[in-house]
Amino acid sequence: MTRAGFVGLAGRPNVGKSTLVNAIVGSRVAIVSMRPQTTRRAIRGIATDVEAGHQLVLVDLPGVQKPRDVLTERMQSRVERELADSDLALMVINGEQGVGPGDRFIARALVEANSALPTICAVNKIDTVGPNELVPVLAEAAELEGVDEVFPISARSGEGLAELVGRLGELVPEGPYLYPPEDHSDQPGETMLAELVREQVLNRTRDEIPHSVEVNVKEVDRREDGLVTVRAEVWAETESQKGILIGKGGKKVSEIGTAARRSLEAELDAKVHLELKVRVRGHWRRDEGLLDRLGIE
Ligand SMILES: Nc1nc2c(ncn2[C@@H]2O[C@H](COP(=O)(O)OP(=O)(O)OP(=O)(O)O)[C@@H](O)[C@H]2O)c(=O)[nH]1
Ligand SMILES: [Mg+2]
Repeated sequence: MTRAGFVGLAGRPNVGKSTLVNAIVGSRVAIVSMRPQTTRRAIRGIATDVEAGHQLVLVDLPGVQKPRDVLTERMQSRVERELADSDLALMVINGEQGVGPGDRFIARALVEANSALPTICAVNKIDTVGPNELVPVLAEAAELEGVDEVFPISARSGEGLAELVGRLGELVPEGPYLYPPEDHSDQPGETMLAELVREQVLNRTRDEIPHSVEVNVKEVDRREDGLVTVRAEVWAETESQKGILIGKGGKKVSEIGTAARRSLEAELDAKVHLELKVRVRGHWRRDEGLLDRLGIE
């Protein structure tokens, strides 16, 4: 009998949830950046171990935060719904920082959402933490409300992942696979392409820009000789943000475009011609209809 189930990832922004999902799935399904609030949608990463006979559907979620606008409100309510529907919760904390009030708040919210939900805590980023500092963090994590077991891991180096995945595989319910074992993600291809462009925007901008930008892929055109043309819009909320994104003489947008083209080529395994257009789309973060269309539900 196989086992399969949904594992919802909870944790503060920037603790490494998306990095962990990519590491467990073994390919890139979610973008990662050093900016908090990188993830906006619930992305399912699928990891099937045919030998062990289990399938983990890892639901990568936005970091838990205080909602500020319709976008963050939707992100937050999505987190709550997804966790209520999961078979397990995987709470990720940043081992560099230890357990803080934000982590305690999330642990409490998990218990309130569903007190029967088995909760595993992964203490991440142990590649940067010495053993003496790690011991007290593991102890604090074990004391978090609702947490059943604690695993020290590094999503970056892979340390501790086999143990964590093995345990998650034992904890998901018996049942048939939920997705074909060769699948890695349920994300529409165009969304992934837009996300890869946004990842390069996040890597190259600061202050309020990362939060103000969304990317929309308008067209993907595959020519017979294999060249793929991708036309995408980068939305800013104001003219001044648009100016920053374009940069002097178009320098910034061309840097973003060059880096994004490389990611798209790796993703599509083809030569890519990327056309980026920066435009102002005021208040897109508050536009319910637009957020629906962007798949931010
Ligand atoms: N040193 C180290 N850095 C890590 C590790 N895992 C993630 N990071 C870094 O932490 C930062 C945040 O990673 P993400 O995976 O985007 O974090 P997240 O929890 O998904 O963040 P949100 O989507 O904003 O909630 C990135 O710069 C990662 O490279 C790790 O195991 N070790
Ligand atoms: Mg993320």
